[in-house]
Amino acid sequence: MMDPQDGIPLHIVSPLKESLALSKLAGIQVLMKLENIQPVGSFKIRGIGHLCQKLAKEGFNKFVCSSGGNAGLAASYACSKLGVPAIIVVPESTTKPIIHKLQELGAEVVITGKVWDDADAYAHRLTEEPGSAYVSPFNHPLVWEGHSSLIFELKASLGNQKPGALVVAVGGGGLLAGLVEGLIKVGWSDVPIIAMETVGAHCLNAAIQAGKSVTLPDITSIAKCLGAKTVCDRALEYARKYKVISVTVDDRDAVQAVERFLEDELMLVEASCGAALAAVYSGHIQRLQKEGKLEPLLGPLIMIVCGGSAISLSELQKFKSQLGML
Ligand code: PLV
Repeated sequence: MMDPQDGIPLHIVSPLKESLALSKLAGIQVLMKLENIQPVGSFKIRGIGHLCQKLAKEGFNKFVCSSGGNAGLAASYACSKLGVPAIIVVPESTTKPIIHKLQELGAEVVITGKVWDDADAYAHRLTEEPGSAYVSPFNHPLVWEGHSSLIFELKASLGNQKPGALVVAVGGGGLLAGLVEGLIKVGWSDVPIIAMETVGAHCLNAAIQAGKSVTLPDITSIAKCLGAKTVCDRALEYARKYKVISVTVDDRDAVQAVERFLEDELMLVEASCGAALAAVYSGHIQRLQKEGKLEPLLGPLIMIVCGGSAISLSELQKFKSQLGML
């Protein structure tokens, strides 16, 4: 049997698949990087899996991860493969099905605080014991390194064809930072990234507007997995230095994108992912091009379908009713 501690990745090489529906809407070829089919349903396993493997190798024997949901699922999955106990600290907004999934993966779940930032503060306190390791959902160089594997896969699939642009959802900015690092490593650092957030979880957008790191007063968006009040410094630094275009959408756009994606591609993703999909469904790609903020794309638009497990058909109905969309 393969030993995950030897460094065999815990994530899979995800498919890159054309979406005819999204291509038609965007007016250019859209390729979906299907991270929603990763183990435990999101891209998070790339970075979190990588970090957990390294920490286990260093001899840590208890892992504490704060999470809005998906990072916790990735950490629980990684810990179950590595044979180490996991404590996942989640905010009170976390749904029962997610808590159940975490427990099914063998994790001890602690529910505390209104938003992820509160849960995170508690997770830090739990790691004061010797042998315990703190697993950040987005703010660690090994998490970024793990996420950058997505770009190597793109390079292997596309060869010499450069992507026209990438579309990505931003929470704490770990995925964004990892993608930028991957782009730099493969010589694609001039590829623009469209960084999508929902209003009420828009910590990157607020920081870019303010020209400095900003802490949002509260998380009011339903996309709780984008709900970090402050974006990590590395993501902000890269957003300033590289071609990152920040776009916000409201919750209704994100939910509508989830529903339309389900109809078009028969895949159900969470609202955090809907924020990215709304770049096409709400016409932002064409708008950015018209406004001259995005150059005409010479290669395909890569939609990172980040996935997410905090969704079900009944949850989708609940969001629609909360947002007056029924
Ligand atoms: N979710 C983190 C942070 O939450 C978590 O703990 O699960 N898309 C999905 C489906 C996600 O779950 C997340 C992050 C993101 C996008 C954004 O990734 P990030 O945080 O690396 O920018 C508070």
